[in-house]
Amino acid sequence: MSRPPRSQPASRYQPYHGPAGGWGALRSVAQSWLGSGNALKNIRTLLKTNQNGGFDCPGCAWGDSPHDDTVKFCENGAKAVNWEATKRRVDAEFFARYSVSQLREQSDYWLEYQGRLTQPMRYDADTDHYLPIGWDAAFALIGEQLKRLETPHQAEFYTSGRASNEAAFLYQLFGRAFGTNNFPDCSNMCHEASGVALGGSIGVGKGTVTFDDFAHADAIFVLGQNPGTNHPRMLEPLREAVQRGAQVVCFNPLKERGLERFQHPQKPLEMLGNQDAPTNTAYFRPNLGGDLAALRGMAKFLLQWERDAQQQGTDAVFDHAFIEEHTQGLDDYLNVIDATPWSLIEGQSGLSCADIEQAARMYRHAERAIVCWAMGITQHRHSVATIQEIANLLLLRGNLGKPGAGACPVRGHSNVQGDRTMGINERPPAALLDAIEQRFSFSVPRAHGHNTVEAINAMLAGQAKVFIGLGGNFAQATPDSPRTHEALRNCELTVQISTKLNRSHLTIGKQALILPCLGRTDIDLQASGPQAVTVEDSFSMVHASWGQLTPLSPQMRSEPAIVAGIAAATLGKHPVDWHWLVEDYARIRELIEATIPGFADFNAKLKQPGGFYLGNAAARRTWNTASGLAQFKHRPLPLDLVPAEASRDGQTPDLILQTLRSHDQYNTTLYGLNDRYRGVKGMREVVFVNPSDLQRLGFENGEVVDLISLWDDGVKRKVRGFTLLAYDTPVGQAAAYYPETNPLVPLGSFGDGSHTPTSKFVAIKVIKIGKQTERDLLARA
Ligand SMILES: Nc1nc2c(c(=O)[nH]1)N[C@H]1C(S)=C(S)[C@@H](COP(=O)(O)OP(=O)(O)OC[C@H]3O[C@@H](n4cnc5c(=O)[nH]c(N)nc54)[C@H](O)[C@@H]3O)O[C@H]1N2
Ligand SMILES: Nc1nc2c(c(=O)[nH]1)N[C@H]1C(S)=C(S)[C@@H](COP(=O)(O)OP(=O)(O)OC[C@H]3O[C@@H](n4cnc5c(=O)[nH]c(N)nc54)[C@H](O)[C@@H]3O)O[C@H]1N2
Ligand SMILES: [Mo]
Repeated sequence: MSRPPRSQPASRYQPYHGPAGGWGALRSVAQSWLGSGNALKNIRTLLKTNQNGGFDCPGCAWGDSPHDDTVKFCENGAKAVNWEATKRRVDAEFFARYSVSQLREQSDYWLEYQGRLTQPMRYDADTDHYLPIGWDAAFALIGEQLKRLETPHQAEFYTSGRASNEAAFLYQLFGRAFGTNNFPDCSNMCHEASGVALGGSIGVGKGTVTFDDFAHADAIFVLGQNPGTNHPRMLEPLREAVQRGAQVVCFNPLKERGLERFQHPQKPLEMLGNQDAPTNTAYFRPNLGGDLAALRGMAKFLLQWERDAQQQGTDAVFDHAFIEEHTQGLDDYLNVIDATPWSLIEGQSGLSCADIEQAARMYRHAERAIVCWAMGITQHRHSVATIQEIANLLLLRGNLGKPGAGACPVRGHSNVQGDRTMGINERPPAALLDAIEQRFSFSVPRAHGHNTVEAINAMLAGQAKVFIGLGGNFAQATPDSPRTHEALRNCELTVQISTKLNRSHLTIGKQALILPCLGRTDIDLQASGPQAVTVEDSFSMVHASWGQLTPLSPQMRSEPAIVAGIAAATLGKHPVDWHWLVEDYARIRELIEATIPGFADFNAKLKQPGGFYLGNAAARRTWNTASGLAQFKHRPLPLDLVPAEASRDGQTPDLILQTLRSHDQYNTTLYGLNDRYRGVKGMREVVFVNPSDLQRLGFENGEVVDLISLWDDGVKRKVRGFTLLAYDTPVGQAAAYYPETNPLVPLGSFGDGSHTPTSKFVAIKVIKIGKQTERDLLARA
């Protein structure tokens, strides 16, 4: 990782011609490794990434081949490891040097770059500095504040997806014993729609495929995902699929380099010969939010071909035996397909009928097909319907519960799926609550708690007063930043359990605590010796993770130990002896075994190399839906993708904006200011726009502008000083980085049924700086 800029960096935009991976990736790994200040130690650490007896990569949730034990880290995994395993520290001396107001003036990049948080700190309003506090005093303060609340529902227990299973289990047990289901989590902003949609369609909210399925698929669809940056280890199976003659079909408005060509940085011959290989066989570029229409168009072709086949007596297109035995609702679905006009499909998807026909043909000719997706699908108003349309297509051809086929929502944070399995869920399944009640003999709260958007609203309204964050960066990751900041400032107490300094530590309630914790790479020593934690990847594989490095300071504590400290200070030994549990994490795992399905013999099974498979009912063709069958869901297309709130009073957006990740960031953590594959260097406040849009709107390439978003709730939303970049993106569809554009995402704009902020569909206006029109527009926005 490069040094934080002292002056304005040389920013520039220049198309990148290399493949994904390759020499560019190697150079970048070397830079992040040398820049960690811990180079010697970290090389050993890197080689322990994702190995048996090593630690789980704190990067993404992609799984590993269970059959190979070669090097298993990628460029961005290496960045994540080096970023965590730095020797720079943010300690009492650091906080004495800078007041909180001074720190607020710094960029997000600068804040995290300062190093690891090494001792507990308490905000002192009189001096506007963080001052050291002892662990016991910190726990006592939290316990006191929690006990003072009028109801337990005035507390919000946020979780980010790096928390281990052990930490997450304790955290939810504590929250529920305290009396609330207020567990907003990063998943609410991420794959929530996948869980909701798949739960309704096939009875499980997780993906049905495993790593091995990729080697058996005849077609792999990759929708709304940029694996070259966010899941680089996925590129290898994609490339292999292309090499063995399978189809890899991408849907993405942007031409993402990782989905075009890949050179494996860990294969010397390939590197020396500078060879690369394609990672797709077809690439379609829909409009933002246009996938539902495109998928419906594919279904329309399948139906037409099915009818043709019936007439001509040729091979069926649908898997009738599967449909008959396993599904319900086909007729209603076929009616909806028939009722959807091509004009709407083409208009909304932005794809031609011929393109959609080609995609449908590739799907039809695959005996076994996998559909993968990520944020380009889940962060929209109609995400649940879109994912259910994916499920419909899979059901039509029996592509569930057979090798080489299935649904693959590619998860984000390395243990976000595990956290949900452990019960981090504001709408917990009754079976989980029953199991907790039975094991611990206390009555659990049954009412649904707050998700992320509801938590922000509750804090804004003064109805929630204590915020505890188990990891993450709530202030920056959430939508509508000024309002989220106000929400946090409204609290009596904000507590952040974190590895690194971020804006959430500076956006605080009347009282505030920073509790520094160990990360994945750190050795976690408890009374019974060094501890492993466990995590679950996107393929439902659970495995152990052993930290490798001596923590920077003896004052840092593990996440389970911190949760236990808070719980004991609040509830004493009710319903368990928290401190005793933390002496040996096997004790926590025994409780997990007793309450969560799939964890029988948990401690013993962990010894299996590569971990163990949790199982997935839908992959066994067991449908845990109300009817006991997989459901075809039938929903007409929306009439207009632009919501009424963004188009009232004759307002029309100039552009639809998606907010996405650069190659040099992990969510709100910025490793650097470059976005190599998209050719951007040294800047983040940019908007990628089609050249014809620039012309239509009367702007120059490179012009600096302000952006406002349209939402009819009386709130003005604006970001300043963004550089327009002419870029190969579909007409009308722009892109800019998250979190810089989060102030534009309206709190009230979220997915139907998922409550996920619509981060990939923001209606915006582009404002000439200093022009009269700005005031007019803002007045109406
Ligand atoms: N290095 C690194 N790894 C990460 C992360 C990181 O920040 N950095 N974050 C982690 C997390 S938490 C997550 S959730 C994942 C995120 O992984 P991704 O989902 O790949 O992340 P985004 O950058 O949001 O990319 C969204 C992609 O969807 C496309 N897209 C946007 N809107 C649409 C649409 O309407 N239709 C279609 N078809 N495509 C669309 C965009 O052009 C872009 O290519 O990655 C995880 N891994
Ligand atoms: N506009 C827009 N907004 C988005 C998205 C988008 O695409 N566009 N994506 C959404 C998605 S998919 C997600 S998942 C969320 C992410 O939301 P979060 O998970 O809340 O955010 P992160 O940026 O991953 O959190 C980074 C911080 O986590 C802390 N941390 C890192 N490792 C550890 C650890 O091991 N333990 C603990 N306790 N703390 C740790 C560090 O202090 C670091 O500063 O953002 C969402 N927000
Ligand atoms: Mo995510």
